[in-house]
Amino acid sequence: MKNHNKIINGWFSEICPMWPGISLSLEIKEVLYSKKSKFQQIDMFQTKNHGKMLVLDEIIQLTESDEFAYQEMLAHVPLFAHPNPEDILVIGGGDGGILREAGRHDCVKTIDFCEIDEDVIKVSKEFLPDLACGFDDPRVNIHITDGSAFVLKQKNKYDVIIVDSSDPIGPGEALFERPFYEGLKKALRKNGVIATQGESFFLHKECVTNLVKITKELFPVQAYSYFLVPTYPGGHIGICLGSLGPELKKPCRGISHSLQTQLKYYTPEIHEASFVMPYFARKMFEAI
Ligand code: SPM
Repeated sequence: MKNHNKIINGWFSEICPMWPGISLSLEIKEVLYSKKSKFQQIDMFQTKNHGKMLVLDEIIQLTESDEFAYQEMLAHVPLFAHPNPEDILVIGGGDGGILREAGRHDCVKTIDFCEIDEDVIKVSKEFLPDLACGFDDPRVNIHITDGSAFVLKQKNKYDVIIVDSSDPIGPGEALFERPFYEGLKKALRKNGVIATQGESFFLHKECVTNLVKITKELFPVQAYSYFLVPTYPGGHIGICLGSLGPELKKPCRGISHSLQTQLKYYTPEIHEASFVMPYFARKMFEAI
């Protein structure tokens, strides 16, 4: 195996000040790609047991073994909460996984996609074809630019906006701040819905509380969903949602048998269940 300063005795350990004192390690078979882009360090590893793994600035973005849980929930929860999503915006997620999932909805007519780092797209196209197939969809228009600046120029344009950000350290930082959420709200049409990567209520209470506070203040309907992803810290992650009309906690459209059988995690029952909070988290959100 090629030398890599983050692999010790064949293991990669994800160490981050955002989740101090806890770390997930994966056994690595091969370093497939390792280079610094204009924005961040990009690594692609072949793991021993979890398929390929995309790592940005030393933080795991996905593994092939469980990426479906994250992409399906972040895409289908907001898209099924909307009665007829036609024009959508996806910010971040240069791997293409959210585009793959959004494209499964026949009612979607256009997908604007905004990614700051073109190299993440290139590397994903080379090593993650099962995710990057999302870019083959003719409804996708790619914008290589900063999502937080892009959204400020859009008014009354989208039915659903999905933000597949990395963590609020590095290029993703602005995507966790109030001006960005104000921009998301203005970019929505009547009855629009937003869904943003919402971190963990176990590990990042301050960050999650802040996201929930911002969305509660800006949107008439707000909710937080969470679900399992074994290769994220704590084995789970959340989505922060805001809506200008539709209720969020129940799908408002049925799922066809043909779409359901293409999925591995999302079901209408999981949609509803993902909003049921443990008691401490419920109290934490109610207090905001
Ligand atoms: N399409 C996949 C891109 C992944 N975007 C989210 C990555 C989050 C990584 N850190 C998780 C920390 C959870 N608290």
